[in-house]
Amino acid sequence: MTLERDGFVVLPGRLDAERLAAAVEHADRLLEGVGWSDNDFDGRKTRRVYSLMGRLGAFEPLLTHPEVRSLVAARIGDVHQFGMLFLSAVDPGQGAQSPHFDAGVYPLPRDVEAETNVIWALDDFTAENGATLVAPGSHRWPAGRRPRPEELVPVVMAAGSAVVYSGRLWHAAGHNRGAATRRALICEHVLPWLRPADNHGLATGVERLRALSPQLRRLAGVGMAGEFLGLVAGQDPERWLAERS
Ligand SMILES: O=C(O)CCC(=O)C(=O)O
Repeated sequence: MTLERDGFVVLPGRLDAERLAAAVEHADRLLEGVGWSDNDFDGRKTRRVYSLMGRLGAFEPLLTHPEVRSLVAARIGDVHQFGMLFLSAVDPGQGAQSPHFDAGVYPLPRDVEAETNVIWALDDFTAENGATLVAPGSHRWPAGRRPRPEELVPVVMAAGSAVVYSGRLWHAAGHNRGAATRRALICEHVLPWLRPADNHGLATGVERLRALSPQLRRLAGVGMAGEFLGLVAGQDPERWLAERS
């Protein structure tokens, strides 16, 4: 399996034209009035929208895509939750991001697969416009080994494709040398007993969580992740919500 061997797998053309157009339109609405990030890591010529759970709109089919869901579940188990979930618009002139691996936020041994993540291309990803750079096989590198520049290769894929990758894979957003923005929906999935990088409960609020499908609510971290894991006021959160509807 490529994901196991290389640490990533590209799923070409998984969105039909209608779903892709709706996702792009939703992305543009979310990006209205959003300025460039204020730090080098996020990118000073990159616009980002975080905490999306309460405004998923046309992104929903991307997050619940069955093939993606089963690839993620095969890596980190059926019970998992979203970590960081964000829209990224890399504008022309944005230099390459510093290489990193997403699970680096957790103080865990390198051989623990704590995250499996997905980048949906909302525009064609090309070597010129800053396609994500990955170091194939780097999910198996020992702690402290960093990629040399020549080890990073662009994930070239058409809009509507996705790359699923290990949270241990070294990668970075590439340098956008093109004339147009490169947009992507980036979705991390983490083990149920880890604190997700985004606080979905607080950002989304009870009423908007209630309005989500049960599947998305589980992915937002609402739901039991084990016998005593995920309680609210000593109760299963789904029951707690039902009793307050
Ligand atoms: O935009 C990309 O291609 C990757 C961005 C990324 O890895 C990050 O910001 O953590």
